[in-house]
Amino acid sequence: MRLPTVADIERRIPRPDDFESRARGTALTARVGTALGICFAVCFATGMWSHFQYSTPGWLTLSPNPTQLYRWTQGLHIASGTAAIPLLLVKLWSVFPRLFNRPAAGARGLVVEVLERASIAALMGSTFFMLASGTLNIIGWYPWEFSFRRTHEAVAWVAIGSLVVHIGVKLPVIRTALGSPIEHPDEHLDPSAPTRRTVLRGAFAASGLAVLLTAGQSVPWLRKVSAFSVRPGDGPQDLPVNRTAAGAGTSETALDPAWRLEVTAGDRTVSLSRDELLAMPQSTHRLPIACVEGWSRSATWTGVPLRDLLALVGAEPDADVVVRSLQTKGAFGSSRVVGNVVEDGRTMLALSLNGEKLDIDHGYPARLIAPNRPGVFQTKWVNRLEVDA
Ligand SMILES: Nc1nc2c(c(=O)[nH]1)N[C@H]1C(S)=C(S)[C@@H](COP(=O)(O)O)O[C@H]1N2
Ligand SMILES: [Mo]
Repeated sequence: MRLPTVADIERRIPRPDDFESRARGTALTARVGTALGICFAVCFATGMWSHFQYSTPGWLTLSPNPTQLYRWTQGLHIASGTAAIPLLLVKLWSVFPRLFNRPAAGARGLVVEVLERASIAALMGSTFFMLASGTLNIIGWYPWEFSFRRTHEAVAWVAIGSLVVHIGVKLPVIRTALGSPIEHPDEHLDPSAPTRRTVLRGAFAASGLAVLLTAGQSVPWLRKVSAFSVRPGDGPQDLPVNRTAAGAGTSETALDPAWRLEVTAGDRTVSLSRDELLAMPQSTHRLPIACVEGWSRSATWTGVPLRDLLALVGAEPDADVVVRSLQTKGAFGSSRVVGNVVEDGRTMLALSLNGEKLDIDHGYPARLIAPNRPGVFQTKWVNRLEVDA
């Protein structure tokens, strides 16, 4: 028996022309690609905006206004990422036969082919990672060891960089494809096969449907439509809960009658019971919780403005404040509020929610709530405010 030669194997690998679906081709790829490019651009911009909330660059001062800004940017981030998934799959299907391209003869042809394939591999690997890790994050599953946020950010730069290179290289092809009609009337076609236009419409419809099925987690009137919403809004007091008191290890400490809020600035400390906080002038505001994982929901909060608490220790109303909590396990047990946000009268230590005493899973005895702030920083079970000198 003779072993197959390289030439035998090569003969068995399909060639681009062996794939017959006429719906494929640059006319389709360029159109789906344009939609995908728009989704990636929105996703990248809103994602960077979200990273700035964690590590704020020097040129940016976080503002409490517009109140709903973070809710919108993060909602768009999740919607554009979700919309990208069906588009990416259709785009890959439309270029799949090109995987079997043979390089042009000669060393130069080989080098060009290798470079092009390496750049596409970087683009594919990074976009796959972004969409997959983002989706797992939305469903609240972290099966990895690395920091989601830092890795998702670092790979985003690889993705956007390789995307820009890809668009740059393909620009002439994209221009020609977008400039000519999607169907060619002179093609002799099998009338039973789907047309390019059908595939394109299908891709857009699948993408729109994916958004519709998930957007109810931020858009109230879509709540009933959104079968895939991870947190449709069930939770005590009509608000979803990300981490329960049991999960954060605060079930007992939060109910301890000896609980006090400590407010410190330098060597001055004031200690207040919940009744003493309730005896202070209360404010009521409607503000959203906008979770980085995608869901958001407005609620009516009542409590004491942070700046009034700072006044008790003689601190400026626009000082930075570190908010600490009873939480002993896991992340997000504390957060920092910048002076601009502290100064806003709607930034409060909330004591009640939707007209009722704050539920323990929403942060009883007291939780932070501030306008235009990611949910992770709306610290629950607060027991200490430290004014940053
Ligand atoms: N102490 C503490 N506060 C916390 C968290 C936490 O894990 N620990 N989770 C945050 C996150 S991720 C969100 S989205 C909101 C959710 O608030 P809710 O459960 O009151 O709706 O609480 C925030 N506050
Ligand atoms: Mo969150």
